[in-house]
Amino acid sequence: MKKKWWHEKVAYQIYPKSFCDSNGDGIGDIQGIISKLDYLKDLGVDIIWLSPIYCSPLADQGYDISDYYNIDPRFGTMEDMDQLLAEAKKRDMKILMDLVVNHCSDEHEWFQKAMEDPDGKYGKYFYIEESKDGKLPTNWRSYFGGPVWEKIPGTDKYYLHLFHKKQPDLNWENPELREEVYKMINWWLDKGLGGFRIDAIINIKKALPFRDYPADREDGLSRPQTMLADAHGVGVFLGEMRDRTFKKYDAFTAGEVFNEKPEELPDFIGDDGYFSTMFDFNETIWGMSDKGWYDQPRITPDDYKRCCFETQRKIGEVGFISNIIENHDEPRGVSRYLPDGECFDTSKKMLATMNFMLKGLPFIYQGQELGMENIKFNSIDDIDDISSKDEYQVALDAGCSTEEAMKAVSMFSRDNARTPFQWDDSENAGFTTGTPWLKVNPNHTTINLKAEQADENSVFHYYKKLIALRKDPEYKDVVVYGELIPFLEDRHNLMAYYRKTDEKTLLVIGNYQTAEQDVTLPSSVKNLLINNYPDVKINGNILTLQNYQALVLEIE
Ligand code: TEU
Ligand code: CA
Repeated sequence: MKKKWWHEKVAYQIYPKSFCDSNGDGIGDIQGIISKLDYLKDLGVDIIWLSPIYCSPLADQGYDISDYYNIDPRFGTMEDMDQLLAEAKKRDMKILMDLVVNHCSDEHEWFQKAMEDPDGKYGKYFYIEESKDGKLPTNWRSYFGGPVWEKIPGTDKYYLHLFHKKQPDLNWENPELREEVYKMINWWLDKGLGGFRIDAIINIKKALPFRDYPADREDGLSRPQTMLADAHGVGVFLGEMRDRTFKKYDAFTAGEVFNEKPEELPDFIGDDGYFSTMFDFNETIWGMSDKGWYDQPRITPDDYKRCCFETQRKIGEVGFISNIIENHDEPRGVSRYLPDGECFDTSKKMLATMNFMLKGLPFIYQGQELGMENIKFNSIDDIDDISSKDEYQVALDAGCSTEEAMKAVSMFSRDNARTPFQWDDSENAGFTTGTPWLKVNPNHTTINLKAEQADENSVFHYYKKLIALRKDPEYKDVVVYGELIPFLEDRHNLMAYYRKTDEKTLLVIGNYQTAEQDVTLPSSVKNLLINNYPDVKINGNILTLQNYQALVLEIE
């Protein structure tokens, strides 16, 4: 693996709508982000990924783009964007935008023209099919529920949408469409953008010709993943996109890749991969059920550990993975990966340590550095997210009570991560002077940046220590490039691994439970680098780990 400038960096995801509102309309915006750049710089962030801020009807919170060349007025103007790029550059930070090109919005000009003339030029930018003997062209289910086909009024034609019906899929088989996409990417890179996070990209290749797959629920439909497993050749599009765009600019790209085929891994993130890196979703998809969220079990500490190590083994020296504990599509990691009732500052720091010290590029999602938690939703009316609303209905249709359906949705809802950033303990957490678009988590009275900055033992200061270790000239090499070797891999509720170079060996060790446990140290301790406790109990070569204690030790 060739070394790259970004390997040693720290990345941070901003969900603009919920980060900081500068003008009191209850919606976060670009000026709000600019006002917090110093905060991010001080935290140690080098690369910032912005979830979409292009013009959008916000049916899927900006992942439905109606104009790729403009900023949605709710988020600001192009001048604001240029200012953000300039201010980031001054601070030696890179800005990534979200590249959403599997689909656009049904309010995009291309789609509007396609609806006027489905057989014309723009009709070919999308997938438009006739019905088959009164039946839909295929029995595929969309990610957000219901069939992927939506009727075009006044015709017997349908258009394809793997996500919401307001997100028509773009037809990548059409070279003209691909040219439009590359032109747009280069336009942004010319502006000085650092690169992109690339949305839902595996979906751009459909299994053609269109056909049905075995139904997997009572609705007679088949999940899109089944079709995707049968789609071959996505690499042709991705390689072309790389060569025509990113490569020329040495842009940084992080792919949102699910279900890649194992033999394709080097093509995706090897030295000349389609992307610089891609996210590890092994933990997030663990236990996912065909039936829906209501049927998905809670992950255990041992399974969490297994997922992380499985990814590390899979990646090896092929490339550099990006590690997350949460993003805007997932519940808060501390509420999910720590057992019920065991989510407190010490355990949050343990989880942070386990994740941050893995080999790869750490992406922090806004508020993760404060230990932000899931919110308690009282009813489905508290929820805005389309995916959560669908999953609620799926649970009810399967016979769950409203309480059971709410429980499942509360656990997994994407809105858990979308509540406003908690800057302080004031009424709207310092996020806005107006009415926030989504309810602020009531726990902002205790979990907030202002309070955590003032408390040396806070989760926030702990994140700063982890980041500082990654950047410490003495340890940088082993933290970034050291081989990861699991330690006592089969020990219940213990997550531990070595990070090793020829020069140095670190032992990262976390007690993933409240009860103490003893570990025999493999060699003597040279330095204690990170500890989420004020003390450490070592007797001879026996280390006694306290309630959720986490340590990073330099050993002989
Ligand atoms: O997510 C892609 C994705 O596969 C989702 O279906 C994800 O599994 C889902 O959010 C779980 O509820 C990306 C974006 O990250 C997401 O926010 C968008 O909604 C989606 O693409 C469509 O653009
Ligand atoms: Ca605003």
